[in-house]
Amino acid sequence: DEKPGGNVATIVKEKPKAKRPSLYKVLLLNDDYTPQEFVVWLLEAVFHKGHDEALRIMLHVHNHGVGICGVYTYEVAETKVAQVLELARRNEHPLQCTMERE
Ligand code: TYC
Repeated sequence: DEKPGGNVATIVKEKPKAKRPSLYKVLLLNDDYTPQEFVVWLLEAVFHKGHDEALRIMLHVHNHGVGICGVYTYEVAETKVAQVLELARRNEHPLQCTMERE
């Protein structure tokens, strides 16, 4: 007497789970006051971008309002955001930075 959902053997998955960590985009926001050269320097210093790539990202943010600096695991992304905000604060720039799950 097999009714739906009854007496059906469960296949046990024995493969150990190796869950991939969620990834987070670190986003830079445009503003009217932070100098372009400071943003380029910060992209080189915090995100290890080469000068041309740093310039490209800065101009993208400047022209579109927001841009991706990199994609990282949660704790790395959190640390990058904190470093950006601290550098901006210390240099008295209003630069904003946030993270968003991919
Ligand atoms: N818009 C700024 C300016 O013209 C430059 C800038 C670029 C600021 C990117 C912030 O995330 C930013 N001085």
